[in-house]
Amino acid sequence: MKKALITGITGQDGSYLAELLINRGYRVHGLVRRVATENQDHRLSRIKGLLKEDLITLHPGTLENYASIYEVVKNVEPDEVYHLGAQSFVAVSFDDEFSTFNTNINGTHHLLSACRTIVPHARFYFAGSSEMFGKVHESPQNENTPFHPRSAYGISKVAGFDLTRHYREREDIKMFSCSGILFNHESPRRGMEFVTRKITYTAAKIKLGLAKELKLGNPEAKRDWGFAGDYVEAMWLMLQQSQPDDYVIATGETHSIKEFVEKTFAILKLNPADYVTYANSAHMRPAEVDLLVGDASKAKTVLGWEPKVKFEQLVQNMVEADMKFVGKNRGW
Ligand code: NAP
Ligand code: G4F
Repeated sequence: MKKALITGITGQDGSYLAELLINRGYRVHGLVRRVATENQDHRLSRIKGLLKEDLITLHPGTLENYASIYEVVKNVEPDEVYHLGAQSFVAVSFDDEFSTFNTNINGTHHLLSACRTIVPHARFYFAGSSEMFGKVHESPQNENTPFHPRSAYGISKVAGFDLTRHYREREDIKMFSCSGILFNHESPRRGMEFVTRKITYTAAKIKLGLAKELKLGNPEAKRDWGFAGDYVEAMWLMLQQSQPDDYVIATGETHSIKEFVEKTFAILKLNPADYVTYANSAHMRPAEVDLLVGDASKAKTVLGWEPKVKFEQLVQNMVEADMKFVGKNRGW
């Protein structure tokens, strides 16, 4: 039985990926932080079902600590490593550059280095991001588009991408290490701080009489939004190829924040003008990424990957899930 190690297993992508790998016959191991201040039930909620059925094994450790990463890799001896753990919220990275760099750059280095030493033949996936394109040099963006990051988060992901490529290209290492350059992907499991989930969750609360307003930042920024469940399939496919490489994963469609709001409120038969305000200073960024739209032709040709869920369906699914979620938490 193949063994996979996932960092970031408690997150959106980690939970979908764990399910996919279990369905494909892997024994799945996950790195988890011990965080004293958070409610453990909430933190582990996305993988609660898998834990209950004993389908995954969790290992305590943090990305910032090489010794703990080394121990986990040594104990698991994985065949495939999916490095998804990160400080993943762009907005926070403006306020806390140092910890973003520490987790995202050193964390990636620690894991690559431990794998190189303990399991040099393991296949390695790095969660790169469309944020690396930042102030875009062309549209749509593909694997050859230059990077121009606009946040500490984006810079950290460029560093992680370069490290991953370096370990692949160094003659004395030659690891099977790949980066996915994933554009935004969402789901009912998305963290509440990201704009899509903030919109669908708050709109559901408004519909159910539990909130009165939705305060947002920049309405004009455009994102290429796909479904996380589709995107984890692409991660797995990258590690099944005969040669390691990097791939853009995207839908090829772009929509503004305002369009996402309008679609959500239309589904709920609400008028956004009655509830939504934009340009709230707390949610504006000091350097914005205005437009992201990806060209995933290489993934289609080489991996045979295509997105199944597009914008309209994604919004519909998230709104329906949040109506149920908010209703249930209210005791309905
Ligand atoms: P997410 O839901 O925010 O999950 C992040 C995960 O990283 C969580 O499991 C978190 O654990 C873990 N983590 C954070 N700091 C850590 C640390 N110091 N040590 C160990 N684990 C740590 O993110 P996601 O949306 O699933 O994204 C997965 C990866 O893809 C991230 O690297 C993200 O940057 C990248 N990415 C995401 C997108 C997207 O649109 N979703 C697009 C491109 C790239 P806790 O539960 O302990 O917080
Ligand atoms: O949902 P967001 O916070 O996602 P962002 O910054 O695009 O980052 C996400 O996607 C990246 C891939 O491109 C990942 F690498 C990263 O880990 C993360 O998953 O913000 C999207 C847009 C931004 O332009 C932001 O300025 O929405 C705009 N926005 C407007 N009002 C808001 C808000 N964003 C948030 N989070 N909250 C607001 O109130």
